[in-house]
Amino acid sequence: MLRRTFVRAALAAAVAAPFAAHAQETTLRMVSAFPENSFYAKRIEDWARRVNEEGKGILQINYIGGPKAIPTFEVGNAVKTGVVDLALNTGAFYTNLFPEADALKLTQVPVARQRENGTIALINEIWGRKGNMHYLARVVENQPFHLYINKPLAKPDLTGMKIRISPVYRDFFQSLGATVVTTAPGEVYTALERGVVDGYGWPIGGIFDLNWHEKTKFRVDPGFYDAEVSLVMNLDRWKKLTPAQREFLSRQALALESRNSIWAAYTAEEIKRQTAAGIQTIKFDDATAKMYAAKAKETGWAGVLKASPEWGPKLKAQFEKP
Ligand code: 173
Repeated sequence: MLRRTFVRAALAAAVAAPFAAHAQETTLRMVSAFPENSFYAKRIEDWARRVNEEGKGILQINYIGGPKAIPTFEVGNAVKTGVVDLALNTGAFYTNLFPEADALKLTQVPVARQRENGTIALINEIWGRKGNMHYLARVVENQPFHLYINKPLAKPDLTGMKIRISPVYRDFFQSLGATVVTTAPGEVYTALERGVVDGYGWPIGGIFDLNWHEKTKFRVDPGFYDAEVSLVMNLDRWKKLTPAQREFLSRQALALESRNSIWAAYTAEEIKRQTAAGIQTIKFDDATAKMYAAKAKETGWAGVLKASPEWGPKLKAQFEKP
């Protein structure tokens, strides 16, 4: 009797042994809401490669691709429902899930500080409840948005102009009189080429990635808000990871976030590159520039507060903390 139990246990161990190492390794499917050849997407592709080198036996990332795999505005839902596990995305692309998603453009302190002062905890609470997402890391910051335009502009008045937007810019550009048209980044070039739009909103960096510089005459200064691009994960999948896998993935995501100091240098390079490409700067006088920046902030917050009476005030109080 005893012997039989022993034999059975030994057999079970022998069968299980070759699988033991594998049982601890899991593979996450990842997509990017930004185009495949954008600087943002290339950065996470490089990141995934490093994760895979260091994560043998723990965790691997299968980078599926960009909007060719899942269209930009559908990536949020794909993460929420678990069609993919992990995505590089910005809240403006998944306001269809919950309107608070677009509020992160309004943060004012570095993400490192947001981790200490409770902001990331609040974001995780909202993202978890409303989007079934775990907010892993903000991987772009220090990238203000700008208006790029092909007609000269004496003052901040966009009456009669058609501007490509994402939800980021809607309230602000409409308050300046613009007619707006929402497109994914992948459709901006064609819209410019066909003259469907007179301009577009985009951060200070990245307009060369898809050759928009060929169709851009002016950049309007100053910039406004701060572009948010983050790694988000399906919450159920996150909870199912082992503690070791969660610790490993968090550490890797935070390592990428901690390299956000690159963005300031990127801004300087991109400004130089725009100038060299013949893109002229439209600068308002000091008082008008101040009014322009204030209007961006005002309309941005008004939009968030109106869309989310529940979380808007909490986000605002939190974002105003030093
Ligand atoms: O499409 C956009 O202009 C947009 O919303 C965005 C957000 C973050 C980074 C770059 C673009």
